[in-house]
Amino acid sequence: GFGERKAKAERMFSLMDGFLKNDPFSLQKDILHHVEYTMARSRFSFDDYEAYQALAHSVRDRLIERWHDTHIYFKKTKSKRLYFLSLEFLMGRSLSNSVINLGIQDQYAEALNQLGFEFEVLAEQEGDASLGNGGLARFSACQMDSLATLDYPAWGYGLRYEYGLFRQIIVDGFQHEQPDYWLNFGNPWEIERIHVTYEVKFNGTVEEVDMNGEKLKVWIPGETVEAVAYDNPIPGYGTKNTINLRLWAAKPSNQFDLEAYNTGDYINSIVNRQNTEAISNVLYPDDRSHQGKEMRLKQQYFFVSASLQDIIRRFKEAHNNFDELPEQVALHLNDTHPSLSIAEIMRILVDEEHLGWSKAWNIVNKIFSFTTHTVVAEGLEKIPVDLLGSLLPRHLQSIRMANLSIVCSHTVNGVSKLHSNTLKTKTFKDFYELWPEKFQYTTNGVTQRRWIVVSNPSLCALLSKWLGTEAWIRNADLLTGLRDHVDNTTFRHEWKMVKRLNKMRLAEYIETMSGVKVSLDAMFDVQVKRIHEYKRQLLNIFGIIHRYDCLKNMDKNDRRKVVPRVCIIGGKAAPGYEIAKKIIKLCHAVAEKVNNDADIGDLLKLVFIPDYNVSVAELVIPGADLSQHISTAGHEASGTGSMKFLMNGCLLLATADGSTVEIIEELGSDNLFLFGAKVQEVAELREKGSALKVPLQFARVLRMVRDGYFGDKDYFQSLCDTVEVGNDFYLLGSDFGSYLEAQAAADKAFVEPDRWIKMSILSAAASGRFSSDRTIREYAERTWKIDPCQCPF
Ligand code: GPU
Repeated sequence: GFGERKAKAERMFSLMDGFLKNDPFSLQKDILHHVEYTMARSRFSFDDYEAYQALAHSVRDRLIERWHDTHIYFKKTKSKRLYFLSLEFLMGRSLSNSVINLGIQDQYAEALNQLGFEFEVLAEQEGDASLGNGGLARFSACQMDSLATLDYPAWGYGLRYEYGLFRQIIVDGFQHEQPDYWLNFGNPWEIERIHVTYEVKFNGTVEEVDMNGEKLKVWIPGETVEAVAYDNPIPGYGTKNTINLRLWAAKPSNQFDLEAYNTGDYINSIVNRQNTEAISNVLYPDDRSHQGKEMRLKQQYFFVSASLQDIIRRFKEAHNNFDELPEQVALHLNDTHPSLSIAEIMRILVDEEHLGWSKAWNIVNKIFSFTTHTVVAEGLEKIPVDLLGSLLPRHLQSIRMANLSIVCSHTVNGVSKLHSNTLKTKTFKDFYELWPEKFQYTTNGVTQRRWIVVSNPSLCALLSKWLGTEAWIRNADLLTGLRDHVDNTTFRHEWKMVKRLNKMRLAEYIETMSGVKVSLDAMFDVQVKRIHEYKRQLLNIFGIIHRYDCLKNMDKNDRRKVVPRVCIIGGKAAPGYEIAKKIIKLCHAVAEKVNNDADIGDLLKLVFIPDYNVSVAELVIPGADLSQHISTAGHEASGTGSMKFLMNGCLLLATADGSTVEIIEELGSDNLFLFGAKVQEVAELREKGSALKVPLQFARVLRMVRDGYFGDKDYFQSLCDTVEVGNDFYLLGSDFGSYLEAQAAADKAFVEPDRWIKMSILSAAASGRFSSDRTIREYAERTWKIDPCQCPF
C-alpha cells in the first residue's frame, strides 16, 4: 500500500543522503568518487583525460536526476508529446553546455581549481559527437536545446552510429578521410538501456492467412535485428527540464536461426548474427544524396521501426483508444530520411492493431509534420522499387520519399521564406496547388546557449553587463537592447577588445594547425561550411587569387593602403564528390603560393582549417571579422552558419539567398555586404549560356589556374571546366564583378574602425530573431500544437 511505498521512498532518500548537492565540496567528492570507482584510477594519481571522464560522470549523475524527474512529470501530466525524428544530430561536445545549462559552472570551476585542475583545460579533452553531416544535423541539435529550455514535452529519436562523420586530414593538399570511431574511450553522456529493446524485421515475404474466415496479410521476415536504446539527456537552461535524445544501436537478435544450428553450421550462424550489427555502424557522409544504397535504406527502416514501437508502447501504457493518438502524439519528420515512418505506422495500425485501412489513414493524416531542407534536386530521395520491395515487402506503395511525406503530413515546412516560395512555385508546385494550406515556413535558428554562452564567454559577459541582465540567454529578443549603447565609446571599446581576444585565440589555433603566423590587425575573413559547388567556395578562392594578383601588380605606395587579410576556409567534402575535393586542393595550392611569398607578407594569408566540426566552429566563429555566405541565389534553403556569425558580431558578405533575405529585413542592407544575382534573375542568366557577360578579371584568374600558376595544371582543368562560360551553372563568372565590389566595400569599412564596430554591434543586436527558441516556439504553436510542461523544483 501507500504507507509501505512512502516508507521505502524515505529510506531510499536517506541512503542517497538527499539528492546530489552542487556546492564545490560535494562536487569534489563526486569527482574523486568517479576517479576511484568509475575510472578505477587511484585518486592520488590521474591524468587530465581521467579527470575529464570523472568530471563528466559527476555531471551525468546530475543530469540523470533531472531527466528522471522530467519524465515522471511528463507522464503524470499526460501532455501531448512531440517526437522529433532525425537520422542526424551534430551534438558536438557536451561538458560545457551541460554545466552551463545546469547553472553550476562557477561551482565546478572552483571545485576543480582546488583540486589543481582548470575546467577549460579538461573540457578540451572531450571529443565531438559527430552523428551528422552539416547544417541539417546541427540544426537538429540546436532544436533539442531549445525544446528543453522552453519546457516542451519532446523526445528526439536518432541512430547511434559507431562511426560518426569521417575526420578530415589533409595530405599534400588533398583531403583524406579517417574513420571517427568516437566510442573508443567510452561515452559518459549516454545511458545504455539494456532492457529497452525491440525486434526489427527485414526481408522475407508477405503471406495471406485465413483467421476465422478473415483474410489477413502477414509478413514473414527473413531476418530479425534487435534495436537497443541509448539515452542522451538534454538539459534545458534555466529550468529543471531535461529531455531525452534516444539513439538506437543494432544488436544481434535473440531469435535463433534454428535451421542453421540444426545443420551444424554453428560458426557461420554466429558470423551472420554479427553482421546484423552493421546496420548502425556508420553515418553516410554524402550530405543530401543517398540514392539507392541498401544499407542506408536498412538504417532508415531500423530507426523508424524501433522508434515507432517505442512510441506506440508508451502511448498504449496510458491510452487504449487509437483515436486519441493525434491529441497525444506529434511526429516530426526531419527531412525525408525518416519518412518510412508513415508506411510503418500504417502497417502497425492495420496489421497489428487491426484498425482497418481507412480508420488508420485518418489517424495517420493528423500526426505527421514534415520539414524539407533543400531545393537541390539530388537532395530528394528516391528508392528503387525492387530494393524496397525485397527489403520491406509489406511497405511497398510509394517510393518518392518527399511525395510520401507531403501527402501524409498535415504541414510541409520550408526552412526560410525564400525556400518556401521555391517549394510552392517550383519543387512541389503541383502539391501546393492541391493543398495550399499545408505549405508553411518556419525560419531556422540557432541556440545562443551554444553559440554565445559556451563558445564566446567574453562576449557573453559583455552582453550581460551592458544589457544589465542575463535574461537574453533565454530571450534573445533582448539583444536589440544593444542598439541603445552603440554610440557609447566605452562600450565600443570593450566590444573591440572582446573581438581581439577571440582573434587571438583563433590565431593561436591557426598557428598550431598550419604553422602560419597571422597578424591580429588583419581582417579575419571566414568561410566555413560543407564544400559544395552551390556554396561557391571556388568564388571565394578566385577572389583571393584576384587579390593576390592585384597586390603583385601594385607599387609599394599603393600597397600601404591595402587592408591586410587573413582568409580562412574550412569544410569537408563528401568522399565521392570529386569537384569538391579539387576545390580543397586548389585552396591549398593557392595558400602555398601566397603564404610563402615574402613580398606579400601580412597583406594576404590563406589558411585552410582541417576537420571543421562543431568544436572547431566554436573557436572560429567568435574570431571572425567577416564571414561569407555566397551561394547562388535560390540554392541555400536557409543557412544557419550566418546566424551564428551574426550573433558573434561578425559582418556578413552574402548573396540574397535563404535566410540572408530575412537577416537583411532585421539588420538593414547598409550593415552587411550584399552582392550577386537575385533569385528571380538566375534562370534568365543561365539561359544566356555562352552569351553571358563575364568580367575580364574572372577570365584572367581562370587562365592562371589553367596555366598551372599554382601547380597541378592537369588536375585543375576539370575544375576550371565547371565555371567556363557556357557551362557555369552556379554563375560564378556573372557574379564575380559584384563580388569584388562587395569585397572592396568591406575593405573600405574596415579602415573606419568606429563604423566597423558599430556594424558589428548592430549585427549581434539583430540576431535575436534567429534564435532557435523562436523557431521552436513557432513550430510548437503552429505545427505541433504542444504546450510547455515545466517540471516543478
Ligand atoms: N542541409 Br537536404 C544539410 O545540411 N544537409 C542536407 O542533406 C540537406 C540540407 C541544410 C541546408 O543546406 C541548409 O540551407 C539549412 O540551413 C540546413 O539544412 C538546416 O535546415
